[in-house]
Amino acid sequence: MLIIASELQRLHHGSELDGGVVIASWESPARAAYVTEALIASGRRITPADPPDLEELHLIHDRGYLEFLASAWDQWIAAGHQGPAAMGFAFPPRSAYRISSPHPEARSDEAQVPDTPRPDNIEGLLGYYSFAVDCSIGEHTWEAALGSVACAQTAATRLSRGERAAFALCRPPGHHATANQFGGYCYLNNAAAAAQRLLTHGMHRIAVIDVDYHHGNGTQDIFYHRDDVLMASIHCDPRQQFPYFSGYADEIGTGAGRGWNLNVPLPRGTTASRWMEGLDTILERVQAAQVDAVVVSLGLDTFAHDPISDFGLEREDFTQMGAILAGMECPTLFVLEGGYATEELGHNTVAVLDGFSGAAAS
Ligand code: Q9C
Ligand code: ZN
Repeated sequence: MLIIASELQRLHHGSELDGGVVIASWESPARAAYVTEALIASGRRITPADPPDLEELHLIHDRGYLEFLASAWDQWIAAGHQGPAAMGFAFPPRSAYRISSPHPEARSDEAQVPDTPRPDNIEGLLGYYSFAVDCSIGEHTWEAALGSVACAQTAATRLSRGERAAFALCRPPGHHATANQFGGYCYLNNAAAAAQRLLTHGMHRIAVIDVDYHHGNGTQDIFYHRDDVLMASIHCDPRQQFPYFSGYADEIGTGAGRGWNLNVPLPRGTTASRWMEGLDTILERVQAAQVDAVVVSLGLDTFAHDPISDFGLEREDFTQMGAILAGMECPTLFVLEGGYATEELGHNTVAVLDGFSGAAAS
């Protein structure tokens, strides 16, 4: 299987608020090192990514958002900060949304809810362009995010030229990044960029199958109104877990995209057999959609020993997952997302790819 990676990704290490304390993020550069090491030990070769195509990113991300990400660190320094990590802290108040209120008459109609005001300084903009304080911008975050998305774009190009399967070693991850907000360790949506590249190169319909423990809210957001990308995600129930505000079963898409978004939320503590049933539900929908290619948002934080998650998948379940995905007999692009049992991450990745390649060959 073709493997694409970039050295640039190692430059980023974010900070996150964890239990009231700012710590070095669980999403660390060592993740890429462990995955690289295990891939090489398994006999695979790594192909470097081509440079990213920034123009193409405008099809999935807001222009102002991309300009913000590219300039945020310089703005942070220019504002006199020395701190290692630029983070948002103030977010649009919920009066902007339709929720239950003790004073419903004081709330404007949906049509009248105004655009969120855009602050004119970096402290405010960090909150405008993010949705969580588990994610920060450092000196090299933009470079690393570009290196990461370049892997997804390069792998997609190769898939569109006839490759049966590819793995994009993407970090920082991407599936929480919306059209205009970073969060959940994600800045640029790598899986969405891969799907978009496949469409740009002539494919008509793509499925994103998101198997990360957390809901891929960013990918859902980007494609929610579109019918050329089916977004299907299996994840921990957002009522119980990050990202909390999307990933519910009744989110099915809107407009032309109605019916092209599928969420399969599962309770905390879900074990492999129940999880595999959920995957079946997703595969049935994907088969019916007759897609030209599948992008797998491959989060490995469903692992039983993940330090921040609580599903119960073991190594052999990852092998089975790979084999099941190969059974769709469709060009498949794996994009790395989460997975925080860092020393095990490489072995778990190889387990999926071995399962896939073993089944695809037979
Ligand atoms: N410090 C991905 O798996 N983190 N992102 C909050 C509290 C939320 C996970 C933890 C988890 C984000 C790509
Ligand atoms: Zn995750």
